Amino acid sequence: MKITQVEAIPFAIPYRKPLRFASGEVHAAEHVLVRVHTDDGIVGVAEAPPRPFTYGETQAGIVAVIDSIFAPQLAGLSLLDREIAHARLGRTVGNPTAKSAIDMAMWDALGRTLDVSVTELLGGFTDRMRVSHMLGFDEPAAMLAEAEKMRDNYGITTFKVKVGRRPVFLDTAVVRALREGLGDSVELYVDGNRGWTAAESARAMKEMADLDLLFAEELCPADDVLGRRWLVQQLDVPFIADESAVSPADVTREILGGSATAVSIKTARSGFTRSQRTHHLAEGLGLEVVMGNQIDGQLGSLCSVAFGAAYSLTSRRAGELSNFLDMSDDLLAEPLRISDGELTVRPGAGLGAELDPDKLRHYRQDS
Ligand code: MUC
Ligand code: MG
Repeated sequence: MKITQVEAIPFAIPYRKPLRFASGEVHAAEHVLVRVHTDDGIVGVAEAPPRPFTYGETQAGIVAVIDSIFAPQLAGLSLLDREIAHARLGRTVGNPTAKSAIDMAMWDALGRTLDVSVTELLGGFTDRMRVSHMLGFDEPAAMLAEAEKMRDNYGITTFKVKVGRRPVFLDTAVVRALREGLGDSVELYVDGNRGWTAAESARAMKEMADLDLLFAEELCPADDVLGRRWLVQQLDVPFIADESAVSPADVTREILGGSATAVSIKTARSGFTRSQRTHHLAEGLGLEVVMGNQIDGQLGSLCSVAFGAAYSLTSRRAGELSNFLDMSDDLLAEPLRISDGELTVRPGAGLGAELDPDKLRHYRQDS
């Protein structure tokens, strides 16, 4: 169970349709595949998605920090030395998706070694989650057509709508068109990626008061401390902390400070080990949890569902697990399939992910 090598392989797969939101846009999955090898010949895998507009990481930076700092720190550790690994990675500030991909690849390798699935190792609550689809910026008619396609083709009935444009009417018109077009049976919530001020957010939420929203997420910056508290106090739906609550300590600060009332867990930025800590904290505080999407590929989405399915709290709400559908291709030998609005974990050891070697050869950028 000793780690012999940690590989960081950059790859790029174009999106069929770019995803646009208040803090940025994504045209290609320029991610880093992480492989953790052990002396038993086991290989664990995960992917790191650089999101410079949220965490400051770049693809080249992720490869560099893994090759030059993290890989040497982990060589020789057992897969069971998770707290030691966590402490060593923690000596370097930032780099959340690089650290998380290593953490998840270690859990995958551990599951493969023990012949147990990661979901069972973590908690084993269920084997599936309902899926929520994230709708990027577009005209109301195009966003409604996209939601209808997701409902008709995959049975998805929960939608997170990207908001945060100016004037706020651009977005409130979209949410109204979705509610009117899709009816009362779908779940709708909004995510502003800090695009609005607190006052704009309050106005938008008033305009949408009759649209039966489930949640509001990160509508304005958490750094506008008093404005955000003022906003959260007047809302009658849970306010999700996403990019403002990357670590358990961030969650504590945002929740106890009155700047959020729910939390998004993204395995891409907190791996399985820190996501577990956030889950336990959220359970203790009695918070709503949504499994979020870091605009993950299939491997990242498999990690999210593997974690989300492990616990009652994380599998209660629909998880954001479907944005890989916008990619032109992926690395898994057997693609993920969403049906009846659900995604299931892969049976078998670890994450159950097998990569297609031809696709990896085609999309990797280092050879
Ligand atoms: C989301 O939930 O915000 C967009 C930016 C980011 O950091 O994640 C995505 C989705
Ligand atoms: Mg968000």
